[in-house]
Amino acid sequence: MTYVLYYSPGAASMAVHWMLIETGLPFEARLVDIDKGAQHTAEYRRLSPTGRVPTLVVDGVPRSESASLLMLLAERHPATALAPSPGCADRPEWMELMIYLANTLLPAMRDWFYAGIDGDPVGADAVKALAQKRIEQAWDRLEALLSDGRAYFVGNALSTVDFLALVLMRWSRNMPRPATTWEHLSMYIQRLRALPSFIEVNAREGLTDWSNSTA
Ligand SMILES: N[C@@H](CCC(=O)N[C@@H](CS)C(=O)NCC(=O)O)C(=O)O
Repeated sequence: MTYVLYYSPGAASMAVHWMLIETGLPFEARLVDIDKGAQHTAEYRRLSPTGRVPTLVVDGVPRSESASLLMLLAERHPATALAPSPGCADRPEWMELMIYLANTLLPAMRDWFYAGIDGDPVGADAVKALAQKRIEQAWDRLEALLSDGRAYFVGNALSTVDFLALVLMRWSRNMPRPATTWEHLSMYIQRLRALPSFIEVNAREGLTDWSNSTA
């Protein structure tokens, strides 16, 4: 069992990096400097034809898509208990939230950050306005879930949903309405940012903003 994670600091890869640290699984992390275009090199494109991070090379086979990688790791390492097992009462909510984050929130985030790169810069403002609306609707939905007092999104225990959700919340830090401006999301953020594995992934990725001591 070998894992090699190709990551960029603070990117979608951070959720997988965090999970690997939390689990204590052995892995190697390799930096892909997306600001310098390292994701477009022929060498990296052989691993990731879309030129994106993360890529997780699992026993020699490159795999992509952050949400899928989190679910794959949970499935390969059931003793870590980072996803409800098939048949468990919490499984449907876990699946629903993983798909919601990957299918609704993450693409809206992509549109917000890449509107003028993935699409015509002339229409970027309209794309960003729609993305902002969708992102804020997602915070409303997640806020409603947390308002029942739960500490984590699923089953009152840390799961793959939390790894992805917190990284996506982090991305909102410079948006017009950051996730921290929602009451229950803010409390959740404070709680999860205090986890040693989250502090560790920030340190390993060289990230110093968006910690409980800085913001
Ligand atoms: N759906 C993909 C999205 C991956 C993605 O968009 N990654 C961004 C960083 S967060 C990236 O690689 N950007 C570089 C580029 O598109 O050139 C996932 O969840 O893994």
